[in-house]
Amino acid sequence: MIERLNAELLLKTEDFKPTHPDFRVIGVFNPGVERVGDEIIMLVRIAQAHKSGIEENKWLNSPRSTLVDGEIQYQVDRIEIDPSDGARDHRKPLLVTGYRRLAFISHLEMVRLSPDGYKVREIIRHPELFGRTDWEEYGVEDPRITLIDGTYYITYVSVSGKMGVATSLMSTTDFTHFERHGVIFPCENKDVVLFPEKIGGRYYAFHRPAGHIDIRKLAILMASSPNLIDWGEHRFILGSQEEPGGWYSGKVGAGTPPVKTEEGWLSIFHGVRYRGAADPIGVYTAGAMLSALDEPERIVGISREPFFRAQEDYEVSGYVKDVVFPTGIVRDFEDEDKVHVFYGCADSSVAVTTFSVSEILASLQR
Ligand code: MAN
Repeated sequence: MIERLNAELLLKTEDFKPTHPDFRVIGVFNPGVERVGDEIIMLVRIAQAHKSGIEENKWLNSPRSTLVDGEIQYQVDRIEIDPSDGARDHRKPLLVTGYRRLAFISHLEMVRLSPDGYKVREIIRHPELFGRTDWEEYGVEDPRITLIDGTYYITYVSVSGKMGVATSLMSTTDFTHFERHGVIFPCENKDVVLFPEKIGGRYYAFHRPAGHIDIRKLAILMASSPNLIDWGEHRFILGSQEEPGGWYSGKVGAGTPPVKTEEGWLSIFHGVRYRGAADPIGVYTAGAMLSALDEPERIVGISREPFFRAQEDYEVSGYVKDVVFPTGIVRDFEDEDKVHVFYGCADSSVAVTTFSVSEILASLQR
């Protein structure tokens, strides 16, 4: 186990106000993070449910939004839950007639942090960080931020009833104006993480497609692009483990944007292990992989065991228990060997912890 050098709970649901009187904030989690000047900026996911949530164990109040004259308007669909969906688990998409619907809607809020990432300075609500397109009816989720040649690129999940779950791209240079570039990895695709520089003249990303036909277990793929919009050259990187009980036997997905080290690109990824057939969500832990600097598709090292797992109260219990979900990473200002990792805890709150890069590198199986 690699020691956490420091740790702090940064944000809780109580720190955020609902955006509508009928809503309540149920989670603040999965932040995208980057250094901006002498501070750190975080875009954090806020999930809100309708106050009535699931009624009589039968009706789902599913919130969604549309844009009317540039303003967000909410609707709440009251839909009968399919009786065959025994779980009634409001944390997961619920089965209604013929499809699934979410019990919550997500948007992002901006958080200014101190240079070391351990203190919250200000929380800012920005209208561009809400679902604003047809693809974003059920909101925007799980952003990752990568600084490439002076522009901050934000990959995020767009959720809609018509098109499903896709990954889109936004960019900004100042965190005041945001430009939307549309969907870059269509349905269903999540955990899209961009590399911070071009390699051999092309941009690189990890992504994780999923879909209706479970012909294989979920896997991390890599793609490259000449312009960050058109992605090709898809390659297999890492599949969920075949052997049951493995820490990423249930699911696997990229976590934080890769960090450049002398030994290669260091990427923290998450894995899911199901506790049994009746466990719909599983235990989320994280490890790292290292890929060659000039050939990022060549994996040269990987964690045999997760070095990052739920241990604090705020990670063990919450909306979804036993979840650490790392999505942001920033190198320490002074100490090159330290990285601050930002992550969602139990789908409820956001925390930061610090690791030594050399310790992570030394722990990898080569
Ligand atoms: C999963 C989870 C949720 C998310 C939906 C839609 O169920 O990751 O947090 O809202 O997918 O993306």
